[in-house]
Amino acid sequence: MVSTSTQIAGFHFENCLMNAAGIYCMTKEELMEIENSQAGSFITKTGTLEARSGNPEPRYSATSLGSINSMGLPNLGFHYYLDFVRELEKEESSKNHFLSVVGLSPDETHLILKEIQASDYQGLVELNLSCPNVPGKPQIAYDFEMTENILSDIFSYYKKPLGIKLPPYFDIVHFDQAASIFNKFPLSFVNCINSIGNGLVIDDEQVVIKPKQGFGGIGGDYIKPTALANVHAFYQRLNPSIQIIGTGGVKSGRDAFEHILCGASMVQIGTALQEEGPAIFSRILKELEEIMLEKGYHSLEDFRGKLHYLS
Ligand code: RRO
Repeated sequence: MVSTSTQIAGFHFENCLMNAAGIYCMTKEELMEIENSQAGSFITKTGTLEARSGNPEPRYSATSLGSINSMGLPNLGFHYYLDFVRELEKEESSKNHFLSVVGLSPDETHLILKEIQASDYQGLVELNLSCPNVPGKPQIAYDFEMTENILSDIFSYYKKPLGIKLPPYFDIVHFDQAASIFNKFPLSFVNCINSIGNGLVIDDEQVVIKPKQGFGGIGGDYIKPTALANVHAFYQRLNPSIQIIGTGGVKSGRDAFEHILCGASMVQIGTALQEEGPAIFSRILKELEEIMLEKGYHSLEDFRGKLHYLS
């Protein structure tokens, strides 16, 4: 028997696969498609204080190696997602879920998190510190001073399980600096990685998405090595109480296996889910189980973080 079950901050999941925030999670209908698939959980679209329509279309485009997007944080407002998840989790048999949120300013982020703190929602929250696509708003997690200040303010009042969605880092010194900040706080998890920000895809002589003169976040095959490096760098540096969620370039059981080998406790699927639809979860789950069976691994703990180095 092979088990791909896992837990994050004590919340149990039947298996370790789920959607990445932004994919199949804008409406209740899309979220129910993930809920009714083989996914172990879902995460909502990042919710802001007020609903947003986002950037002009076309704002997502797939290529043979992945995707580019500049959605611009379209969402129905965090209350919509909070109410939906609270409703769903009233059922004894419900899966556990993740609520993704961020404000357009630190003040807005605090308003959102204070409301969640005061609500009866007891589940997991992911704070998105890495949206690359809101014109005029830099990615918070690339500003270490601001990140530390925000986390410090948040944890003065927020006592429920909270994790953060990170952008990719590309320098060993940045892994060190970021990890030393995150280790100061009672974070439940970090999620590595969001899309690689501000890439450019060109078709003939023209960009493929409308916002920001074609610049957008890159996902899919392009980003797997960067994602794996970030998962493993934080696995090596963070307190063991801070778990890792691996996101980036997962379209097969082998990709999920590699994320877990690098230290991931849960694995999210973005571009490939967008392209293949929710049936992808049963396929990838089966492929992951076959790899584990072949290698004689019974559970994720048998190989999580146990990446081999060349001596
Ligand atoms: O909505 C978006 O443009 C978006 C967000 Br919030 C994010 O975190 N990552 C991304 O690639 N797109």
